[in-house]
Amino acid sequence: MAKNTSPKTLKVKVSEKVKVYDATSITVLEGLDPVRKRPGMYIGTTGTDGLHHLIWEVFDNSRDEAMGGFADRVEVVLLPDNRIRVVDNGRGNPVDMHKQTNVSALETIMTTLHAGGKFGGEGYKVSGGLHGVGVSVVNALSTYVRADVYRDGGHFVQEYEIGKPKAKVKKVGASDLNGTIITFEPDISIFKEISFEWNRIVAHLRQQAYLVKGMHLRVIDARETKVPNLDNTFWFADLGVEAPSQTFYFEGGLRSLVAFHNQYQKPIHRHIFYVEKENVDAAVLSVEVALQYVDDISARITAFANNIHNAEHGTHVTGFKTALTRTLNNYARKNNFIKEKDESFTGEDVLEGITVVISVKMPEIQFEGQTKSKLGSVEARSAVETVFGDAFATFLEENPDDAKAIANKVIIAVKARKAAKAAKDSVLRKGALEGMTLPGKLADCQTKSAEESELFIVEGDSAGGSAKMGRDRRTQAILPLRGKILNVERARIDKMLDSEQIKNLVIALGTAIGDVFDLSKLRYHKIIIATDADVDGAHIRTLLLTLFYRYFRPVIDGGYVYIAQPPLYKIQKGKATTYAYTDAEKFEILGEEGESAQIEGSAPEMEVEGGNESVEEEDADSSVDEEGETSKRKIKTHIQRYKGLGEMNAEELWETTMNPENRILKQVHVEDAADADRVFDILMGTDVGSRKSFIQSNAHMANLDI
Ligand code: 0RA
Repeated sequence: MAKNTSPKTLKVKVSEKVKVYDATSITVLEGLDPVRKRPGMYIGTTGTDGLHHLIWEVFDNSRDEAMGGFADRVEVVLLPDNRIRVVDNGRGNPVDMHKQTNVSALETIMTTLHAGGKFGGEGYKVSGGLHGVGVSVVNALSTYVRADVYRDGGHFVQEYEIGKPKAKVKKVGASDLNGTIITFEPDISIFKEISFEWNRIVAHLRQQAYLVKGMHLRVIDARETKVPNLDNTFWFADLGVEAPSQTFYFEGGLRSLVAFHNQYQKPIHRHIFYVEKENVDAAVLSVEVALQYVDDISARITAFANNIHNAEHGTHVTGFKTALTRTLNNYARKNNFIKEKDESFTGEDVLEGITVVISVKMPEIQFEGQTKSKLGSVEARSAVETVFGDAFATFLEENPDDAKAIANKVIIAVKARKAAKAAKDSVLRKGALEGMTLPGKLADCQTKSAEESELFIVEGDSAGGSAKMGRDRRTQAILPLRGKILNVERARIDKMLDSEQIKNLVIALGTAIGDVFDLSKLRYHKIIIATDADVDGAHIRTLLLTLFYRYFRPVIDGGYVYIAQPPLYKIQKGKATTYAYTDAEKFEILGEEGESAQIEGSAPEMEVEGGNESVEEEDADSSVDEEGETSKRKIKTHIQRYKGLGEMNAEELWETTMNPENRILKQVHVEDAADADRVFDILMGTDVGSRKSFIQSNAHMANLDI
């Protein structure tokens, strides 16, 4: 058991204080029918977000067990046939008879919606938002669930179909292990598509691992693995079967998360500040803050409430900003960094270059905002303000080198603010953006309804031309981008606005930028980045994502940014034309001949520089003619590999990439954008060492011109 003492204290104190959370507090127990009738009410959507929500829901229970200090190891396994398995070595979900329902506690937890209060007495959990709806919701939306409980010397099992138990909980053997395993298979009739995204799962679970110090968390992708029967195996790892996996273990908790965010940055001081305080007041169970400044101008603020990521921030962030500004002003005045009486650091000055993670836990929690990810609970504000303010003042006193470096950095920010203000005033206030006419490059759509409108940001004039001709001009607008857009990494807003391309984009978006940014003025609710499937395309996409991440974050948080997925191949088999969006799809369409076609051409990575690589095949096909005799006939297969959007004519571009009926769009999540931001730091930043190693380890996309 890893050393993890503090959460234990938290737990005891909480159950003393918050009396309502005992077994008698279950106010309403409902059947699961409403979940299947209106799944969106419980998991948000039946799209890919809702699908992944099922994993988070099951994982949250195991994570809470680790956070309480009862488990130190959790495993999430993606299995073949859309099954997910979550394992923890905690106390094991209780299986004894429940007084109220006369069925086992396990069955009650798995088959009833728990409205009001938290189920299960001592099993304290902080709750919040869509999270914490309960594992019964996962059960209701799964064709199959199996719960394995190891406790009290036994191994207990219960299986379910669409939320209904197949039999009573059964003891299947003796065991001295402790823990819980939940395996589930989402119901294909509920979800539009069942396609788990490895990168998204890894990003979410990594973030969660930072929140529970000392938890060993492993994610395993066994979807393509031949998996032996797991019924009597606890850890997947014990099977001795090979599968791709990632393991997360962070002794430093939030400190490690700050270090991770700063891995490609240059910290300007040595020590990462850290504070953790429990039982702050009746409404706030704990406050945790870690921060470090780097040599950069943007602020990376990451906030959590009850382990839920708050992309739209909220009261805890407000409290933090207030305390940060006040504490740094006090320090700077006392130590003569600020000499003028009426001079002081602004909230913006002290945020430049900061990387900070804030986490609060509260028994009751309220969210607001467009995506319900903004913390609204007022008590968090003063709790963070006090806890962080006091601890940070002490940190500055005790670490004079760090304190001086931070103060000097803020002074540079003040100078830059003053210099930029003049420029900004002349650009922004004079209305260079507001009310300015839409750029000539933009082919706007006819509708004025932002909800219906889509903006395609297209790489290159030639693809732009095809897109303009092929589009649905009522709802689709096209903005072609020529070449590389400005490197926004180290540029200030005033510099950025010198770039014609960025100015065009900002005007087209309608939101303006900086302190006059206004999300409600967004002119398109789908902003679709359409770049080529090559290295330059990836580079431009990275630049655009970084721009959105740094300057238009609410546009990403609101789910308005998408990446178009143009096809990689056009396959003509006789008269029939199909498009393949992945290599796997190409092989599927071509069958065995695809493999040989692949061999005839050069390796796909090698084709990037050249012209069109086409492979033609004479394919023998049997058919029966009218006389009933079998004859051989030749069918020609033609494969075209698309190097860029510019190679498609208007009709093809519409059919494959723009037509809402056929196209594939990938919604950009803040994790994707944050990844782009990190990659961007490597490609463009000052740290030559990591740039070199990045390029070396990504040598397969080696013609980056940076
Ligand atoms: C309620 C009470 C207890 C443990 C749990 C729930 C529990 C649930 C899950 C779900 C996944 N993993 C879990 N681990 C524990 C504590 C009962 C006791 O005192 O032993």
